[in-house]
Amino acid sequence: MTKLLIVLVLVLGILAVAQLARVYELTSRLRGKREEEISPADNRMNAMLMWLFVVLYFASFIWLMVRYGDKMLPVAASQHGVELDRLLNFNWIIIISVFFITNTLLFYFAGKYAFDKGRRAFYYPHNNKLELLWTTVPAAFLAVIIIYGLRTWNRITEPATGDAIRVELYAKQFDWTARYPGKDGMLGATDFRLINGTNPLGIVTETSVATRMDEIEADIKAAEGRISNEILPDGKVDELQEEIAHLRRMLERISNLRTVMLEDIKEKGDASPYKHGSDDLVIKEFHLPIRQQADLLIRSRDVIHSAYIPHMRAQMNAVPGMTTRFKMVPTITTDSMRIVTGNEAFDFVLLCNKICGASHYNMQMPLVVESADAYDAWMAEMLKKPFEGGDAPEEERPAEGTEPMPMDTVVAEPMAQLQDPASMNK
Ligand SMILES: [Cu+2]
Repeated sequence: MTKLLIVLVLVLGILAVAQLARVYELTSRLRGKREEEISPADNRMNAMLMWLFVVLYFASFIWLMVRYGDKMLPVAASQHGVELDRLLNFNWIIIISVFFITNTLLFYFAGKYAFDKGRRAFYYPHNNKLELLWTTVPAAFLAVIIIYGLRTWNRITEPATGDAIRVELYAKQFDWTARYPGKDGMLGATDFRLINGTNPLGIVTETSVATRMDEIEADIKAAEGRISNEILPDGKVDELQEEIAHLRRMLERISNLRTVMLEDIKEKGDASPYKHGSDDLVIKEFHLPIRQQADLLIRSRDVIHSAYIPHMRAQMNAVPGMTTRFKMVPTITTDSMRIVTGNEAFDFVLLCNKICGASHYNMQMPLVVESADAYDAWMAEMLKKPFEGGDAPEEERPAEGTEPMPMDTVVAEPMAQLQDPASMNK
């Protein structure tokens, strides 16, 4: 109803303005004045308004920057973040300078050359020197911006050093799981077919392959049992048969995987990635030591997600079927950042930055950056429950099957330990 009234008011308003214009036109005609004749006083008034406008325009621009400047992210907490901020600020300085210069000229001349009956326009058709100048100067600026940007980008994305801490960040609808190498310092191989309740990341080890094969065989037996023992409608029988065929194909692929694994182990011995999975840590916590390079290996189970750590100025897509990477060196601990931001509850946070489904907004995991000693102590604690041989991973037991749950059946579990994002930067 309110919307209808607004539309009605707008339509009537437009009609009123049209009528007023018509009245003005008629009265001008009565007074024997031509419609396009505008008095010198009106022209001067418009010129003044042009100048007034640009002053207010700049004043509000500056006010916005001062008023809301503190809503920007706090100081970068990573080595490359400082570089990235410098690059961004360099761009801002150029863009804002150009903005002030061009707008000043535009409105100054619009006012200065307001219509004057006695003045003739100056005919100035062409000037090669000017053309050259306003082509080469912006081109030079752009070249500097692009070269500076590319150099920064290349430095940020160059491969991690050998002693970097490798952490896998595994994305799925709608949470993150971290995987750290165990005592052997290497991450094990993975395969999505092995994903189940106790192996949320599909780590390949001899045990996990055997377990998964038993599980699938049991599923096939159960489905076959239902077909032979239960009275089912035709449609259901077809459905079960299709499922059995699917499970058999899966079993065959896992069997092939086992062959590949055994051969690789035979060939490479302890260097085989299939030998390193059982002591991996699969956890819902994400810690990093300060001033050490971390090589983040990012994977996704279902759709494209994006690993985003805003305070570190780090972001990389998580793409199903491949591993993407991002390396960084944290330079400020969580505790120091709490002092810097004046927010005692501050936590670095790993967010998903791709709209990936209904609970995307809640796909986040806190990141703790701490001293090397604190990190080692935490790691020692974590190492007590590796993937195999320790407690089961802290993953919720999924429903049957290994398919990711369809979006509409997933219920968001708010992460109580995270404060609301709006207060994060305080
Ligand atoms: Cu996501």
